Amino acid sequence: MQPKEVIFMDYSLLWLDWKPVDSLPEYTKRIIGLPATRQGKAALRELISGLKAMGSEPEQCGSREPGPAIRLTECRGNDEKVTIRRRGESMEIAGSGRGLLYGVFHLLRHLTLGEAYPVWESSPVYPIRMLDHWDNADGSIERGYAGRSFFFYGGRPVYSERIRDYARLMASCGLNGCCINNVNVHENALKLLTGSYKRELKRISSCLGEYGVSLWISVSFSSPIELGGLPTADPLDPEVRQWWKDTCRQLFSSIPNLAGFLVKADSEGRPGPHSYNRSQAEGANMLADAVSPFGGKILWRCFVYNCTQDWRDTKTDRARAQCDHFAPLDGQFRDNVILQIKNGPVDFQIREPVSPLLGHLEHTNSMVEFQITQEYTGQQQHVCYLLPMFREVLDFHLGHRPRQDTVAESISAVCAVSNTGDNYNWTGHDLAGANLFGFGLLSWDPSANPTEIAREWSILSFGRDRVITETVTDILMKSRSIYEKYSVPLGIGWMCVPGNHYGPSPDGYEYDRWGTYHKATHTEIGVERGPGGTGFTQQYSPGLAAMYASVENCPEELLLFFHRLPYDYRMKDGRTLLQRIYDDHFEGFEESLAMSDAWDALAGRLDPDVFARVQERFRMQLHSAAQWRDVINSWLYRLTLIPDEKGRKIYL
Ligand code: GCW
Repeated sequence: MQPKEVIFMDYSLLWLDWKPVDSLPEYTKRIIGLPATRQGKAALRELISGLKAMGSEPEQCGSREPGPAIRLTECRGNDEKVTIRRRGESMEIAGSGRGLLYGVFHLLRHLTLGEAYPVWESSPVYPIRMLDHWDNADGSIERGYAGRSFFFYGGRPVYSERIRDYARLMASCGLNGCCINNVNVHENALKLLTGSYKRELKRISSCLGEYGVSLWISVSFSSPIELGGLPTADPLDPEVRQWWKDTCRQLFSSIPNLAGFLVKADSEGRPGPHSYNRSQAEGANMLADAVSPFGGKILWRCFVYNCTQDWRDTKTDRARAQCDHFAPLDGQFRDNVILQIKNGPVDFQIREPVSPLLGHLEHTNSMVEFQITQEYTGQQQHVCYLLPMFREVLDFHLGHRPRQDTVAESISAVCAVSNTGDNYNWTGHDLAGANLFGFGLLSWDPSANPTEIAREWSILSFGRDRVITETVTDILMKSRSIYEKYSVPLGIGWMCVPGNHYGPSPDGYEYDRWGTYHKATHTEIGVERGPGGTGFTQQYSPGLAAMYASVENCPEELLLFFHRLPYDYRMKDGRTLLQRIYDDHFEGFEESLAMSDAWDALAGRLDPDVFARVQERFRMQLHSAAQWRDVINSWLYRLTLIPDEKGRKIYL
């Protein structure tokens, strides 16, 4: 059954809700050029409607007419390069259809920011810049905090105008790929691969394609069994290989804008090549061969670890798993395979070191997977602007090469798990829109500045009131470190409620099978990951390995990721480790209170609905931050019986 569109239709346009701009330049009154491609035509439409919303009445005119104008010059090809030049009082945007789209959005954004002639010449650094959706066929979203899916309803994919607007949002910040279904592929989502939903997929794909966004789908490695009725999914079995080839031929021929598959194999119970004693490379390559005649790619996730660990086993260290599995396979993957690697070695915690696997793939394509859905970072009830963290990861020097050594220089694509759903404001927390927009800008240019992105997002979203811009930018820029302080500081991670991952439960995962332990006693806390411990530090290049292995040289914010230490260990500033953790929790709460007050001071300046929604979220955040502070501090005090030096309230 096709749902009524109205289910999806009540939503804001986020930063694409262009606002009137005072004194627009003369050239915004005329547009020259008639693009021929679908993307070029979309660019022209965006330009006209955007300028109208800003207060201009642009006329389309012939190239000989005098006077300042915007000229759209559509170039051949399909690349993404864009040039915006000033010619006297006129502006020219040149590029392929896709280039024109990026150029038009850039121009509109910068006119809103108050720049009269935003000249720009740019190409994205990565050819694949995508959002991964963990949307299920029944419309629920795994780790989704903004409502239900707008791609799936009642067990099947559905097309709606909202998807078109999502594509516009993606293109407007430089994104060009979208995987619409969960990497955990269940039930009807399995059938995306076969004919069952071709019509719907084609429609969705075509609408994304108009905005230069390719469609990706997640597939199950055991599809030959689940869908094809074969007895095995062994990647070396000829029948299995043929099944994938035939299936791909049919699928790719009916969905032109399909870019390939995302695969979670041998991970958290999902089937994979290990079941057949085949390597990850043999599994990925078999799929790569099946999609390659159609120019398809395989995004193969490296989130492979033992999720049935015995907590008594101290040899196994989950942090080591990705490197242990994948580093020895470097060079064995086909060219159309990209290994998708989470930014840290464990799982999207508020603070983790960079995944060492990123430094071991000299001869294999890799991409970083970030998570903008805030699974472990406050679930869009807390404000947590993630761009500073993403920049840290991209700027990180892996230490294997004298040049071209940063993560940004080592990868060939980027993706993030999307934070959107069918909520009116798309992201649950209005301020979480900054993570969506910001990830797009950073994926285009990994050297983009998080503070500037925050400022730009605020202006596009809330207008040019300087008080709003400064307050919002300040809140966003402080938010990550505040969340870190009152939740799990110093890289210790986890301590969240098992299952839903919201709020504190310091021993929640301690005796469980997931491999995430802190092993706190009344004298010490943490897992030793140096050479005398699990040896995880040795997965880094020698300089980094030595730095992380040494308690003195390890960056303090990661101290408890790498080391097991006594509570009376002296931090650089002379405080004990325990006192530092107490302080962080008390301060983190106070700082979140200050953020909430800063927001309250914007009353009357903002759209009352936005103001009230965010205010409500701050209430939830404060409630939860107090819970984190008190639970963790009480738990530590009860273990150690060492009081807070400042005598603040700790509950017994
Ligand atoms: O951390 C885990 C999440 C799962 C998720 C998994 C993954 C989609 O809790 O919900 O599954 O990561 O990244 O595959």
